[in-house]
Amino acid sequence: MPLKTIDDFSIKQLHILDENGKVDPDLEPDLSEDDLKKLFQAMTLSRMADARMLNLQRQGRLGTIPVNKGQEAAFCAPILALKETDWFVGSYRELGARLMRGETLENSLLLFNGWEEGSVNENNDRTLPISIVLASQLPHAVGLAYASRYKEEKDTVVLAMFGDGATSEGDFHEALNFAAVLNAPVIFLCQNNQYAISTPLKIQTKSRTIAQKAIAYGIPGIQVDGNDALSVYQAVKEAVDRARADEGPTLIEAVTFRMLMHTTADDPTRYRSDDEVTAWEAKDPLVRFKAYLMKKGIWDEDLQKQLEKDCKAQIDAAVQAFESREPFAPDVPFDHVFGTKEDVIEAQRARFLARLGKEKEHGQN
Ligand SMILES: Cc1ncc(C[n+]2csc(CCOP(=O)(O)OP(=O)(O)O)c2C)c(N)n1
Repeated sequence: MPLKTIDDFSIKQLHILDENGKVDPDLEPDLSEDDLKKLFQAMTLSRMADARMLNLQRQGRLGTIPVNKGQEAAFCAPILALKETDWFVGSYRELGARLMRGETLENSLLLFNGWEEGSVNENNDRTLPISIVLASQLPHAVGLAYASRYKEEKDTVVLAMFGDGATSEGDFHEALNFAAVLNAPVIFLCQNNQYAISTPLKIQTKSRTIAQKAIAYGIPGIQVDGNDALSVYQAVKEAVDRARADEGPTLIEAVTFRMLMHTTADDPTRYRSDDEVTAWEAKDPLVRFKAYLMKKGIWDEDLQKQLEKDCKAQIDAAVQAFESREPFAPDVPFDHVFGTKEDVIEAQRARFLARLGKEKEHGQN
């Protein structure tokens, strides 16, 4: 018996804006001038806030942070396709997305200095806090999506974000499978920034793309230029529309690059070359988006100067508010281990305070 082909699969790749900001007119999304400016402003604020946070960390004024430079299109553009009533379930490398969802920069700063209060988004309770445990947020995203239909919220969708390294976790595969079989309205957006700390993509997976992993679960998958805000927006918008229409989940792979270190505790020169980084500099998402706006005649250098001034003022105010807080008592982290008081944690708190007392007695503190 001859071998039969029972199905054919292919994966599409979307590019709308080239590296010089030239748009493919056939694919240009239908976005208003206001939305385009809003997106560029969000990407710029994210870039400038990230740079300031890195400086603060280097000066000993902020804890360890995951820097985001280079990934702004991949994480900001999807938010434009969401409504406030949709859910956002992220990981930790999407500062601009969180700011677009209403998180204050002061809270982001607080969180990275150990204040648990910083993880609360007072302006949008459908934005989940940062998830450090890779891919653990993805089954939650599916649960929220399934629950929204169960509760007959017909319009709600869930956007989940994660990195390329997270796709090696069981939670990623379980989430995709559950989402597919439950037809849950969830969009999985992988920010493929080429590295999981020092692990390059080629030893993370044998798959040619991350998008093709969708095929195994029977859902649509697409790869997009993750440094092109228009491509990212368009792919997410189409996936959101399908999800709202009860046509189920989508996996989107946004191909991008982490321009700096994994976190401030990492030295990327140990595992990647300067040439690799330089090649990605030419693909900078902000440079090409600004060129696109200028070509459209809706942006100029005066607006750029004003934007940078406004972002700086906003960042200065957030840093000032953050630094004017009195430090919290050293045992406060014990309050946040569980929502309730637990004997085992209280015993640890007592031991910690006793030890701190002894250190003080001996002038070590
Ligand atoms: C379950 C789990 N295993 C290991 C880690 C340690 N860890 C933190 S970040 C990271 C790399 C993640 O890479 P990726 O998913 O590509 O996201 P990126 O940091 O590049 O944004 C690892 C292994 C973790 N946080 N969670």
